[in-house]
Amino acid sequence: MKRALLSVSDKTGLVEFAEGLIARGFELVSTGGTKAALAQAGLAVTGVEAVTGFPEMLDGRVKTLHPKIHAGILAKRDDPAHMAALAEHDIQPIDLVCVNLYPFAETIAKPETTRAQAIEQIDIGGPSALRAAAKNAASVWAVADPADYQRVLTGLDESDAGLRTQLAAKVFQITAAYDAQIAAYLDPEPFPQQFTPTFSKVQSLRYGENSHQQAAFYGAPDAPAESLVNAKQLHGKELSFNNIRDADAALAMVNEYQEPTVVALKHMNPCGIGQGATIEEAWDKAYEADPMSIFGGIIALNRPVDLATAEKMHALFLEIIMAPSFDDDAYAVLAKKKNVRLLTITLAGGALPERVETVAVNGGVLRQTTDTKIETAADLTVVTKVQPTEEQIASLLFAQQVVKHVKSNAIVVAKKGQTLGIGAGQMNRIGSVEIALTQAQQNKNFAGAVMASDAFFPMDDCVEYAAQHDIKAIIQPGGSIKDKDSIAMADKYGIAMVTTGVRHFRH
Ligand code: 93A
Repeated sequence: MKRALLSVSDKTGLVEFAEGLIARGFELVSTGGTKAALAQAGLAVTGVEAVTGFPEMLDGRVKTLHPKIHAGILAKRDDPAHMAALAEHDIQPIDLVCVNLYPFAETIAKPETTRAQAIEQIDIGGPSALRAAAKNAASVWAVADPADYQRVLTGLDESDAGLRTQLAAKVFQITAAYDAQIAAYLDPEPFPQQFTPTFSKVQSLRYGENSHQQAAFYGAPDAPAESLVNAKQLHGKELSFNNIRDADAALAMVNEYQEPTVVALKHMNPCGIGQGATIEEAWDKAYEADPMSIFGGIIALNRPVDLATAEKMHALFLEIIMAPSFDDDAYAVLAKKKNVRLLTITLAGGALPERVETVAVNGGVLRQTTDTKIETAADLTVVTKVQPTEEQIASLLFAQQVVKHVKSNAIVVAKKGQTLGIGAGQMNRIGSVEIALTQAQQNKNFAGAVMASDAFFPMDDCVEYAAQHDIKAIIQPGGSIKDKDSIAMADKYGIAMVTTGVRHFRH
């Protein structure tokens, strides 16, 4: 008779799987809680203590950790000496190990969990049994995930050795991720000596940034099984690699605003941000900010989408529309287009909490804390003879909040809750100034526009160009050795300039 060891914290699908094993000639051996669940379902099951000759001890810290179990799993079936050793010690082989681990991550996610409770949830026997089975996958089934129960039963019928190897690899992934979670709990330092990413595949993607590149999306262990944290897709084509990055960037931006705001984004850069008394007005402003670039864009709104706004969006080709919700009639209009991706988003309000982000380079990764700083009026120092007006300060802070989301060198020209021109990703700052102002001057709202720069002006040419194109107020970090030239240039043209002292590069 074949023997299966079942010891699971997550009892999902357990009874059906056990019945399947019994039907295939297995005897079941189980630890306390698992045995109780099986017995309650009326299944015949042997307690692990009957096999080991030991009681479960130390409050369950030692249950399956015993040679009668581990030798039964690890013995090489084609090695006569191994099999003789089993016989000599009266050990019966174990052919299948079904274990899922103490829920460590779920336990520490609860704020009320004490350290002692967390430590108790470090599973020792479970990973050991799984790893033993995985090592001996030539003969033994290592089943670590209830999602695999059905294919294991099928695999048993077909003696599928390939599946056993796959499941073994999965075991080592699972136990590695589990250990990484424990390590991160014990040493929560954001930049530890080593770190093990513990992401699991959420979906294979059709392709990467381009169609000749392969790609998949991996989610963090504590993230929902959706392709984006805080977003849920309701409609449309599957999100692509670029969609996921763009939607993530748009979500990070729209999250920062309290008043009705629409963010239009293309290729990771905002192309229009509008605010208004209503979401429709905010849309109008975001659209008019740059009616050309928005084509094929990603739209994030921080209010429910109403019918009027939906109809305006529906008139354009848009890749993604994301909002806290869609009114029924608005949804019906937008969903007429088969491909447009409609997502609901959960907005926390304010900058997303600081986290450590990872950027890959050849041969390693760089890690840094995210840029969560949002400047307020208190961060501003007026450096020119001319003081900015209240209205200019509001516009400057608005432009400043946008500019840190734009690829460097970044310049944003804006006025009262509307971007008018955005210069992104130029290798010299004056290039971004020219792009932003050329765009902005086409806008009927241009008079009174202000300008923000993500980093200091290396020379006075940016200020001169801005002055010659009717900019009356500028916000920038300051800190260049040539600051005084830029300030003198601002004074020459009667421009108000404020500095923040904080650079916001984004590469
Ligand atoms: O405390 S343990 O590390 N010691 C063990 O010997 C052991 N064997 C299995 N935890 C151990 N397990 C775990 O118990 C399994 O990984 C599983 O998560 C859990 C199942 O316990 P029960 O059957 O009592 O619900």
